[in-house]
Amino acid sequence: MSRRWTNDLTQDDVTPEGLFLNRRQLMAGAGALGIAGGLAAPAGAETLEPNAYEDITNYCNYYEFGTGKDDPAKYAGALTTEPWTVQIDGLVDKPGDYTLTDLVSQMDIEERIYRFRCVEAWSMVVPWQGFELADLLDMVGVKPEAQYVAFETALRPDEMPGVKYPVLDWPYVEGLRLDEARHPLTLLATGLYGKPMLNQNGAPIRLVVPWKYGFKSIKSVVKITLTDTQPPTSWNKANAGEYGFYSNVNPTVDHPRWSQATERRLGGGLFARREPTLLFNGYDEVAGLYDGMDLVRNF
Ligand SMILES: Nc1nc2c(c(=O)[nH]1)N[C@H]1C(S)=C(S)[C@@H](COP(=O)(O)O)O[C@H]1N2
Ligand SMILES: [Mo]
Repeated sequence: MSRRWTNDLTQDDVTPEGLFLNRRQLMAGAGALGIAGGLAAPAGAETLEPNAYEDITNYCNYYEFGTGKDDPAKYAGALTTEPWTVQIDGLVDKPGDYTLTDLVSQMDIEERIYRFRCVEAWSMVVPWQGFELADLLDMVGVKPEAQYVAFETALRPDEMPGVKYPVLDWPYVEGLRLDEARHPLTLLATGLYGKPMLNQNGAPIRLVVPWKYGFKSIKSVVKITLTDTQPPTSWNKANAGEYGFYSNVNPTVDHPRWSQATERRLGGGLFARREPTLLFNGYDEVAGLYDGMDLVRNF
């Protein structure tokens, strides 16, 4: 199925050799295959060149493994990701414990090159592999009363050195409104750069919601619950004045302690100019989800 904001490649098109190409060669290859025009280029961006694999996998936020940007790369290797089960429950027709292998085998894995904007005002471009959350929701059948989707990360004190510190109320939890969850941009990602997801990036399966601040993109998901009430979210519980439920990228709504008007693109070097931050991170196609909503109040 090809959609306007994606390229038409599937996992079958990603050659194993491609895994070892550097990003310049990868992009040249993409151009040669004629997919460049199909990428999700936000308004004002001529190209969407992915950040280096090393940057994406070594500068991470995954507080279960420590709060330093390099802690996840150092310590997340301890997380056992096989076997992996995702519990799907709540207002669904087919609740159950789904093994990841079983679940992924029923989904179309695509590559999506998305902008990613952390609330801390750094950003990058990531070539994810994954499938649409909407397809999973269709598979399990959502009951008409459902209005929200709640997500939960694994909590493994034996494997996660960071959870002995009460930085957040563990397990890490997140949530989306059902229409946000069903939006075709919303992915469950199982890899990046053509390789299986590394633990520091949220292996074996993590959410990617490219128009929202990065903390909405919850890692290492073990539970998905359909509910009729707005679910609690970790950063909102930690500081409701600074982190809202919606957390849509918005250059006109500053964080109480810093501006959100601009961002620092990873890999740009020390003297790189900051780039302007775009409403919805440039993904204008989601604007309709928030028609009539006060985005200052619902930050
Ligand atoms: N379980 C869990 N998910 C998480 C986080 C976390 O600490 N724990 N950090 C979030 C934040 S703040 C960001 S910016 C992104 C970072 O994803 P990346 O490290 O793959 O770039 O993951 C999000 N998902
Ligand atoms: Mo973040």
